[in-house]
Amino acid sequence: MAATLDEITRRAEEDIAKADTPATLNSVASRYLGKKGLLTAERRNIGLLKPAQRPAAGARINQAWQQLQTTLDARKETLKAAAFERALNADLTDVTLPGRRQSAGSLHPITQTLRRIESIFVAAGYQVQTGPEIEDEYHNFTALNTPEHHPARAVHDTFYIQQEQDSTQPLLLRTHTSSVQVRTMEEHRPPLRIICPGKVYRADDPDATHTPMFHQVEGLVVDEGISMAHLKGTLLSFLKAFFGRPLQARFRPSYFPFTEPSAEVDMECVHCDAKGCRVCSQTGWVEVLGCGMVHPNVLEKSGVNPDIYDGFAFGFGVDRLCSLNHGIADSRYFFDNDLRFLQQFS
Ligand code: 2U9
Repeated sequence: MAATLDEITRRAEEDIAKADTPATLNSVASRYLGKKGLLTAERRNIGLLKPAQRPAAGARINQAWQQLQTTLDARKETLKAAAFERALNADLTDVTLPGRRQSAGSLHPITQTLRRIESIFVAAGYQVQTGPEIEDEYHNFTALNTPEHHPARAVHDTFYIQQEQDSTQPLLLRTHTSSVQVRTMEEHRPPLRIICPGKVYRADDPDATHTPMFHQVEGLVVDEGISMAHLKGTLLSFLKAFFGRPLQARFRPSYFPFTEPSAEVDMECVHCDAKGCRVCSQTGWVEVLGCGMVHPNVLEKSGVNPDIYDGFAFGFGVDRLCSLNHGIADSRYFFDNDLRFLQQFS
């Protein structure tokens, strides 16, 4: 019997070591220690022995039973730990990987430029006025001393809006934000200090410097004793604030129907420090804005007495200012919605 017991124990130990899942381990356990198990049968066979042999045989079987039970428990723990390890490896998280960024989006470069321009003028005491993009002919042209035969009124420059036959006057997409300044003068008595930012529309063929819609900021100051010197000081201060350093500027006589005298302003080319480059066509100067003293007819038409009040006005393209500031060669990029371009300004 001793030989049989040793043999059973040896095979059981082997089977336990080979069991590689909890299920096979369970079947090994019942093969040896279960109701019909081999060791259970040995225990039952004790009754067949002589009474004197029974205690020793019983003690050996108990010891073998205990040994197998201990080996089984240890194997069970090993399998459990291995299963846990496998589960961990299967669902491995590398905590050292960088997190996934949420893209926050950012303001369009034109919007950023508009906001900068607005904050410079607001700091100087100006109010920001906005108005309709669909305008009537009176506020866009007539009130601005633009004669009926002026080329700016021609169909090829202005987007007219189709209307009923019986409507009082033609409607159009505003060609400048001066119409908002007219509306402000009609509603408010001087002194006035306003800027009017917004979209304007002109029926130009698109090229590097023309898009059918672009952005303007126009300014208007109306008060007693306003002179060209105030205009010049204001514009030089603005250019210094916008470009971050004092810049050389020159005022060239020009003509606009709504200002008299009128001037166009060139500033030194910030791209080449006035040395001459493709941006300034090798001249060292770039045209940035137009300006002048408000024409007395314009003041009068909107109910401001030109014998008491004077005004200065100016206008510039925001897209152009943004292009000059960032060295952008073609303003059509602003409206292509290409993220590779726009993300440079985030
Ligand atoms: C009122 C009276 C006068 C606004 C002015 C300009 C000169 C001008 C252009 C610059 C580039 C428009 O964007 S652009 O194409 N503007 O040159 N604008 S004076 O004069 C006004 C405005 C309102 C009541």
